[in-house]
Amino acid sequence: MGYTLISATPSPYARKVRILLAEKGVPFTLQTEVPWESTTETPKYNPLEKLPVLIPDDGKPVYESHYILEWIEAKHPDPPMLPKDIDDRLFAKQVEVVADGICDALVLCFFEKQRGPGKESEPWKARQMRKVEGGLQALATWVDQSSSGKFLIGDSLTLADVAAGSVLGYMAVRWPDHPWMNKHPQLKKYWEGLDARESFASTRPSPQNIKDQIV
Ligand SMILES: N[C@@H](CCC(=O)N[C@@H](CS)C(=O)NCC(=O)O)C(=O)O
Repeated sequence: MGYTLISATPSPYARKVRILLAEKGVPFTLQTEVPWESTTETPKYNPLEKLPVLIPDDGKPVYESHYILEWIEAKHPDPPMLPKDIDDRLFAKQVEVVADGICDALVLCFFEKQRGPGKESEPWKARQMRKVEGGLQALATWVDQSSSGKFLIGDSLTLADVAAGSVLGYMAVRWPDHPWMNKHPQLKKYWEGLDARESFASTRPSPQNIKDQIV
């Protein structure tokens, strides 16, 4: 038995969970789906109809990526991925809020683009991209302020790095023309360091073909 994780290959949210489980050495069965298609099992487990969903042995599904990470951290505390110091701990959660917020804006923008030429709202896309730029700037500032430049807090991987690394990996694949690497060279270096870890390298995102009409 064990855990099953409903995931999608491009999903930065699901990737956070995959990375954390790998870092903690927790085995799981990966169930890859396209959440935007009618065949997805996601609504069976999550009333919000989104993946990732973690299904433990007792069958009670755990959903919403930040909550899943906390759930895993509570159930599998070793190695710890949240700092002991309360302010560092809160900072790790703050980073995750920003990383997930960038993902949310990118996803909205991605689907706006799917409407096709002439049907897209340019102000809407610009609004979302402002959030992306602001979020990337915040991540870059935090990397600059970190003591090692390799991890955002202290000298080991925390949930802050898992979240930041996931969104940067998503940018690299879904938005390859975005100039963030030139604009923020330290952030690029930080991301390359994370990307070389086994848990990140083995979960790099890849696009999925979406057959159903979404927008
Ligand atoms: N806030 C959610 C976002 C998850 C999310 O947006 N997942 C996408 C796939 S990347 C999804 O399942 N979307 C389907 C939908 O919104 O109907 C989380 O952090 O888990």
